[in-house]
Amino acid sequence: MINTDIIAEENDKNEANLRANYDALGEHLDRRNIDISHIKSKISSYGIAVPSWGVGTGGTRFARFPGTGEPRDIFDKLDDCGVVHQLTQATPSVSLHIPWDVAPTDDLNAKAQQVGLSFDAMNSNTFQDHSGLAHSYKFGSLSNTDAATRQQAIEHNIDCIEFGQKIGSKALTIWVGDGSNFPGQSNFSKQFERYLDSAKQIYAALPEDWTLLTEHKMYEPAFYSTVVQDWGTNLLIAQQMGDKAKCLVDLGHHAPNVNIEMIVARLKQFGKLGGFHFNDSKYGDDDLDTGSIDPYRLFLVFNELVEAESDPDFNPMHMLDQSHNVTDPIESLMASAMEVQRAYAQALLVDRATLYGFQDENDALMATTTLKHGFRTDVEPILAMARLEAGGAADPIAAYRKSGYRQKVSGERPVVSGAGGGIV
Ligand SMILES: [Mn+2]
Repeated sequence: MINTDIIAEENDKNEANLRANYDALGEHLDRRNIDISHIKSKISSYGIAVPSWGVGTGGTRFARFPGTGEPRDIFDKLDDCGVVHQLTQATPSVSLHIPWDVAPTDDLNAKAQQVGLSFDAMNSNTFQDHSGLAHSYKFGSLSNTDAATRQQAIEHNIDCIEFGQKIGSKALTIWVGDGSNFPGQSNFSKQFERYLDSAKQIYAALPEDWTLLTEHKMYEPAFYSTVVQDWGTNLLIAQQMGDKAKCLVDLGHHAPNVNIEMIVARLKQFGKLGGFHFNDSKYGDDDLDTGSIDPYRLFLVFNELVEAESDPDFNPMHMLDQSHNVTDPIESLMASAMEVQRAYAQALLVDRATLYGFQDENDALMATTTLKHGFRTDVEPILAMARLEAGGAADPIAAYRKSGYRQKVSGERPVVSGAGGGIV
């Protein structure tokens, strides 16, 4: 973890300017009839889960360039995730990937407590072959034509649930790489029927207070067809399973230009929006840092989420899911968590009563201007003040660089090249 004296020293440098900026923004928002402390308290209580695999360097289909001081195991990963939360106060939980993160659950619980974290959704992995498996997933897992292979994948998912119960998790996320690379290779209907049969067996093993999240992806690793290729198929799955099954929306898993915020609204309207994987993309599933390409789209997604907050039963899960190839993963995760909070704060500033009025009057220009007024407001002082008051760093990236954490762990962790990638 980072020495708290370093955080305090860095905060001392920033605090006077931050308070002046915060007070000025407070006056500005007051003139818009917005209470800045209300927005700040919403931000303070908003947590985003970090994926365990996110603290390692990802890679592409072509190569992976390991960074220095990469985590060697789940305990190193939890140290790094603890640093992300310590400085941002925005990422209180970690999402594990099984079997990458298998370890004695007592040790995991003790480590999580030590670094101030809890465990979010469990992620099963049937998109690659692990050592010791009797059957290969080369031609699919839950939808494989071979019954024994399907059974192996089902049992793995049930194992993930049982593992998760021992560490306080309440959700299982299933993403499969199943699909085909050639027209005619797979019978679409039979393949999907096999998937549904398998998923139903996993759902039957789900505890009452758990959520089953299924995640769609339009392509990769299968390049012609994917079994769960879009939100329509994903919704069919959730509807077939039952009330505990919901859809997970990964921002990168859509065709370019798809109206993701509208998918969010549709799933919410019918009680099937279960959670998010935040990232950004330019051309495909690029797994770029959240908010790095299209922050306005992220804002529009949050506009729908704020709209949905009036429903007390609406409580989707939030996780970052991105691949870091050219940055220090800890810095990218901190910056991305802050981008998520930024989009949320901006969406909270939208004057909804005024917006509804313009919508009813069909005043398109004023409606979109009202929306954009929230997006155009620089909410950084709110985010920084929330971090400062919670014991985090006003400027997490600067405090992290000042701390020398990466150099320190580089001395303790030898360079490895085989760690799990981030292409999920
Ligand atoms: Mn994802």
